[in-house]
Amino acid sequence: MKLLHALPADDGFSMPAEFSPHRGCILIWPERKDSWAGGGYAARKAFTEVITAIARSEKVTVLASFEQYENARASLPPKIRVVEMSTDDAWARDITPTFVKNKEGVLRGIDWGFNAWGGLVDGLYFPWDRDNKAARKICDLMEIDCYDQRSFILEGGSIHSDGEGTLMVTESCLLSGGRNPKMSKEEITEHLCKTLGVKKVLWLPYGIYQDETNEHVDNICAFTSPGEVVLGWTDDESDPQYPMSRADLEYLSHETDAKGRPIKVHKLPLPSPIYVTEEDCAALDPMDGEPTRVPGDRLAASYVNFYIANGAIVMPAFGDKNDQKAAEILQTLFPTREIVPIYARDILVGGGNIHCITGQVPE
Ligand code: KQY
Repeated sequence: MKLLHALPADDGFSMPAEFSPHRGCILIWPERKDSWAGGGYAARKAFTEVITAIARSEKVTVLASFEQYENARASLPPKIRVVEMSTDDAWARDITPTFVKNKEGVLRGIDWGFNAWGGLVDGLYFPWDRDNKAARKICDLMEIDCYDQRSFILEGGSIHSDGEGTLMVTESCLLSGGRNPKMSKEEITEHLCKTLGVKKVLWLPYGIYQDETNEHVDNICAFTSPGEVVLGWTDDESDPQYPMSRADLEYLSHETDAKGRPIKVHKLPLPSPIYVTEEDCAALDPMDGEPTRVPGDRLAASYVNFYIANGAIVMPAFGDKNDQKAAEILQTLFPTREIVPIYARDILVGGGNIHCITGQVPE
């Protein structure tokens, strides 16, 4: 692996869309006791379902710690590759490299700085150095070159690319005080264009209410094809999510993408609010003497946090009346892919969902 100090766009590299073909997918075996209830037992079951669903149409690699390697190996089908690697938790989306490609199909990784979603300002755990070092190790493992972007803090869940020059982010996340506070919105836009090879950045104002990542875009809005997105939506005007989704809709309806197309927005209903219970809290170890969750906290549940596999849409389900409706909408938008709903509350309690635990490797 060569470590590169140039800018990917200057080298002719750009970020493909998630709906383009994948060479594979990377996940991390969960075990952190302050993230995953009951020491991760239920989360590992849910992750295994996600992994198995993705593995029907792409090659899956699972990273596991020394302590959990044997368990992961024994729990997962033989065709899943299990690799021992140190990480601080299991959010592959945010700590694996962002992959970029050039016209000849050469693949390279970008290694962003990672500070656990806000560092000492409002980060979610400390330390995070194992996570911060994972992207470069993955590039090494894959025998691809790696762009050093550790001086710029960014997580994979905070960006969505349409593969045709447009990137989508949220202001609440990318302008948060714990990431790149010395950079203006214009400077961040320019840096994203130079690193991800895009021509236009769409800045949605908000994400999902109480999303502890400072509202990653991947929980509120996703490209389903160039020029088309799904947006997490509620019709309940008394829900604090309502003005947030409404502001995003207003923004998108007055915007065009990098190719000048108006953005077609498909509303994807949200599940009814899901709250942290006493049982959830009792099953979580406290972190640094502080509880990770408090009973009654609202979790950032959204169907938008789905993974686009080569042959399937692996979507979170919550046992909610809107599960079926969301699956039907996604089926119309992805007619060639099987919709695979997976009960994901045990992932949600960790603070993210299916998209957050996956990282696609483009073909
Ligand atoms: O949603 C994500 N991309 C990560 C969530 C991290 C939560 C840590 N408790």
